[in-house]
Amino acid sequence: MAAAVVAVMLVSACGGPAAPPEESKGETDTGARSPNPPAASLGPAPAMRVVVSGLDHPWDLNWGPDNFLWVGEKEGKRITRVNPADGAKSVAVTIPDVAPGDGQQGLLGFAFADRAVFVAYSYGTPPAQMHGKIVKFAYDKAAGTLSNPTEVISNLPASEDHNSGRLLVGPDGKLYYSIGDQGNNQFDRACQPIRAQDLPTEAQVTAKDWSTYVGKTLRLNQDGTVPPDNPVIKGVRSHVFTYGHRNPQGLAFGPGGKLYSDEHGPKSDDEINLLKAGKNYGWPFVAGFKDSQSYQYANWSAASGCAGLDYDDYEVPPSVPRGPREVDWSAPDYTEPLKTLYTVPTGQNFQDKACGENLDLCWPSIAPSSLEYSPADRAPNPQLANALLATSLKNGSLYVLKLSQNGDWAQGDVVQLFRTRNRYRDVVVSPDRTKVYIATDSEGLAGPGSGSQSGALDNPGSVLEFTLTVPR
Ligand SMILES: [Ca+2]
Ligand SMILES: [Ca+2]
Ligand SMILES: [Ca+2]
Repeated sequence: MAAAVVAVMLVSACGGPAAPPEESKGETDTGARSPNPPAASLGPAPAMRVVVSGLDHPWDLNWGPDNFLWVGEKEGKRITRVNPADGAKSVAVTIPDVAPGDGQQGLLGFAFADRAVFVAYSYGTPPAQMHGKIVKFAYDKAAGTLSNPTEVISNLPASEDHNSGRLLVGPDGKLYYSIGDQGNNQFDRACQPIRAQDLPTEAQVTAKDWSTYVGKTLRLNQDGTVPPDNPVIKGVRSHVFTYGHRNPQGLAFGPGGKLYSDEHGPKSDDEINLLKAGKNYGWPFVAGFKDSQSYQYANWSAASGCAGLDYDDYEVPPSVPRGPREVDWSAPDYTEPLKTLYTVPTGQNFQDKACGENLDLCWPSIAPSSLEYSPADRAPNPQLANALLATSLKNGSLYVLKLSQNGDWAQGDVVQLFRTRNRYRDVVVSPDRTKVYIATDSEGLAGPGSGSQSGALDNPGSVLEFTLTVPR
């Protein structure tokens, strides 16, 4: 692709009610009409280059051991190698049994291991006959291809909404995989309960019944078995590593092997979490911090006559039971997020008519779609040293959150980078730290925070390259 150099805005998102929200149905959330003043930029805007376009719903972007970019195409059902220098493409593998459809199912996360690549995808017929699996492929580096699929685990929960699906191989050699709450208790699935707090029984683990693995992050051996050092939660050891999640689409390892995630909040309160074995991250009783601001659990699925109710995202009828206020709910292993995007006071207007038809585009959330870690070593800029990078669907931006040296805390507020009129899906930093690559959605709505409310996207289904200078 030609090297189109485009001016890029650098905007710093200051604290306070800021940008837009997250993900409601699907992931069309976004943008905020950001009251974020353009402050603390990283200096001159870096050049942007379109590396490749015409990808079919890119979802996971990784740097391969062959120094090519590898892109998983969610609806294209294939993993494609892209030469970062000239955008030349070759298909590493096509997986025909990936489930069809334009929901959140499809070919999801993939991760490199020693001479192998693990791939997560949905299979079967959506919505009712669809499940998730993880498959191991042999990697032929010389040929640039994947072959000989071996099933690691199957029959995992899968949904067209809040499906998550990030997959990593940890520094400990274990697989880490995120599964969302399936979009239950809202919209078309309003009468299906959220089971993010449910945990498997011993009998379910023995029977390989993974139905409670929704709203969880999992930790698996590479052969799909339960690692003997997984946490025992409420008396049972299973693949469950953490629970109480809504839609964790980002996973990243940081300093000292610490694991972080980001996840979509209900209208506000997207979260960045430090994941610790056996901990409970609160959903659906808590969104963001346990502060009873702007959110209280409404359990539509428990309403008598639920099927006869018209689901409403804003008005909850009296027949729908309300959960405890956040501050009145407690659980021994509950863990607060490191950071929210964004927490707003009760009384926030989530129905700003100036936003047009799609009010969610103006909610105070960013719709975080992935997470990457940028180490301190050879960081291209001090802002990117020991920091988490989160892509935003709604705002077409990369959000940078500095970590404390030990990685236990977030430092200061986020900085918002590389804003374009696109939906950002995944990010990777080149091994030499001079380039940031971002995969964009093929379609979908973007918010006013990306310069678009119409859904018009400048670079659909592309990989964008941003050049940064490494200080000498
Ligand atoms: Ca990735
Ligand atoms: Ca939480
Ligand atoms: Ca809260």
